[in-house]
Amino acid sequence: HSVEAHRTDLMTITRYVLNEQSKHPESRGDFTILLSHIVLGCKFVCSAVNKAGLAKLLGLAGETNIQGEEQKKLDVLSNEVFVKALVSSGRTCILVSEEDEEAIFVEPSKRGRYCVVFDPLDGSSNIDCGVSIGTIFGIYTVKDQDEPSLNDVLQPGKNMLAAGYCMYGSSCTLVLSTGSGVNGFTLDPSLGEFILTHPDIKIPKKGNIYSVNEGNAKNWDGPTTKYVEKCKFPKDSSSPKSLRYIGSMVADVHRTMLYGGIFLYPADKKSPNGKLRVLYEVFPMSFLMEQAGGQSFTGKERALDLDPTKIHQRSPIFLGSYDDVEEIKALYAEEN
Ligand code: AHM
Ligand code: MG
Repeated sequence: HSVEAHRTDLMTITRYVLNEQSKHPESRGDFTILLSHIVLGCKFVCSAVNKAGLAKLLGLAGETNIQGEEQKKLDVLSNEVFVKALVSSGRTCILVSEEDEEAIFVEPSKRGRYCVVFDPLDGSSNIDCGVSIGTIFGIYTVKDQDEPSLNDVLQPGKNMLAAGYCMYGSSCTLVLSTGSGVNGFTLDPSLGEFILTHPDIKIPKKGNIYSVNEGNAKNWDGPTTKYVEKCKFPKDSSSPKSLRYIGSMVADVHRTMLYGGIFLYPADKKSPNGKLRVLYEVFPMSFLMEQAGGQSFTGKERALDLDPTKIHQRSPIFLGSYDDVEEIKALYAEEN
């Protein structure tokens, strides 16, 4: 058979989600519609990110372009793209974005039953040097569509229905879990479709990479210090771990997911709650990690058990390969 015939049989993300939907006869296709709007947002941002290097020339960042319009910064633009895509799906109720101080309550005529928490462009300090950045999202269902409240999004991560991220890197990759495993899709730019390229992602049980901003070491607590020391100078016969730190959560977590190991953004004396945000960074990544067979820990508890009280709350986070997270859990248990 010809190559062309084969290519038409690709598993696109839409086909994948429709397949999943057909397993639930009661489903009305709302989730499929919501997801297709998220996918549209990702494609839009991917295309904008790819042109970021040309910003000076084309006037992307705060300059005027040929048409004389003010151009927006990429993170602001990405936020607008996702808010519009989500509201226009007609399937959302509450949106929480890293870029907006307040939650957005969708007007009743456009309301649906999903709440979406997201970071439209995470790692944006990396834009100017062409390093990978990404979008992170998590989805909850609202209790009462007619009376949405912040309590609908101030829920432990284990109540999420789905979570995912899209990495704008050397390729554009969307990783998604709807609660039954993790799948990765890569954007084929010639087709404009996300194709299933990484079915049923499982993180290696143990890894040999650790990923942390070691520049903060001076201010770390005991268990984190001990753990990183162990990575570098193992007391048993094992070899030291390699250090990889991009400083872009989506890229660091994506590598951890595929190659194994541990990613940590611990608490330190200056930031007692770490840096990363619970709702749209810690929860979605923890959801994906657990679905891939790994673990996620806050230093106190399973990350998905954390019950947030503020939409932009932060938490320390240790996530990755099952065995590696076990080690850090043991060190924190010793402490107490
Ligand atoms: P941002 O939301 O302001 O972009 O910050 C989040 C990013 C993450 O992508 C990354 O893991 C972390 O900040 C890196 O922080 P640091 O530069 O302190 O190591
Ligand atoms: Mg962020």
